[in-house]
Amino acid sequence: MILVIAIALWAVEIYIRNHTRELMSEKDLEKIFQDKVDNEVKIEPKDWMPDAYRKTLVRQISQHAHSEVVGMLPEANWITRAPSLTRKVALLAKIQDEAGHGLYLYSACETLGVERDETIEDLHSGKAKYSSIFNYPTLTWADIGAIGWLVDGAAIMNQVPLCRCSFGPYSRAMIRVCKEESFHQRQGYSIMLKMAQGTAEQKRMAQDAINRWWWPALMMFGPNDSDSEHSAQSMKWKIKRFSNDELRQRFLDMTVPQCHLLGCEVPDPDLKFNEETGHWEMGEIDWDEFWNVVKGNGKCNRERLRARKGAYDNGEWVREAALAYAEKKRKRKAAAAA
Ligand code: FAQ
Repeated sequence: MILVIAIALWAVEIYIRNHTRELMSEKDLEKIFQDKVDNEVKIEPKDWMPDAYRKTLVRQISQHAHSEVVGMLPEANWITRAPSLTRKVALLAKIQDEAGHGLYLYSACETLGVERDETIEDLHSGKAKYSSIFNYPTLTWADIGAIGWLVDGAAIMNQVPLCRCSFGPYSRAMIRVCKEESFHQRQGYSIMLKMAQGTAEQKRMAQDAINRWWWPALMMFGPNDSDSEHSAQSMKWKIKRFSNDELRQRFLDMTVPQCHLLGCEVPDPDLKFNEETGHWEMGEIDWDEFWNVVKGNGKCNRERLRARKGAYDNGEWVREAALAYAEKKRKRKAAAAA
């Protein structure tokens, strides 16, 4: 009896909620939404949200998912050539983690009403972006160290604030992602330390990797605030908590001393420490290079997309088998219940 009453009350509540929504103006709904955001109440998939908020989230979360998945490629190139079994196991685990991050993020994106196939098609057609950083080649083992240290380091700096993002599924996915990224960053720095303390040739390789990855890592944070199209609105919606330049500065302040600890040089002739502000100051990023890579003309853009499309096509039989198996299980369950 109690259960019947509870279900009835629940149905009435849903009816009132839906009905009230219909009666409320767009402006009222927007106000309720922004009040929730301002008061740190998470927005969940079934809550009302402005179309532009949904669109921004789909754009950012899907691009983030694509970055995780495309980001497996430069490192996968070195699994067969890792210098020891221990390094190979750690690298394999790291790359598998990145695949997992992609899956959480694609799922978070689906909660916003977009089909995963559609999202992936946007990557394959070049409509959706992924992080510029993954369009650079991995030439030596030291590059694997530099990716873990610098690329995962930059990713953590950007993603820790995303754990407090206003959209529930994205913020929750980021908690586990950040824990794993911090293991990735350590494995990268451990490789760099080993190389930097090694033979003259190993030290040269470490410095060479830093020279090639330093600037692309700084570009990961996106254009300067003055050129960042989405930042102001995303910060008002608490999708982003800090601007691109703020996060880049934090990364610089954290990473320069780590580079010095390795006994390596930062490849920036204009780098200086400002005693007054207590911050490192960097030279100008080559924005032409950044936009060129973002537009698809980096060293590896074509290769990366080819690899992703090939993996998707080759995986078709797995998707078909999984669907057939799920259907078989569904039918068996239905037959048993009949
Ligand atoms: N590359 O107005 P904003 C990782 C685009 S995960 C390419 O500032 P927003 C883990 C931007 O999309 C790395 N495009 O944009 C890992 C926009 O174009 P649109 C990925 C970029 O969104 C490690 C336009 O420029 N992380 O590394 C880039 O407010 C190792 C204007 O820019 C995330 O995705 C770029 N670097 O701020 C995996 C984190 N920067 O979309 C494997 C979540 C900007 O209008 C191995 N994303 N653009 O066509 C974010 O925090 C933000 O989306 C930003 C950009 C900060 C990336």
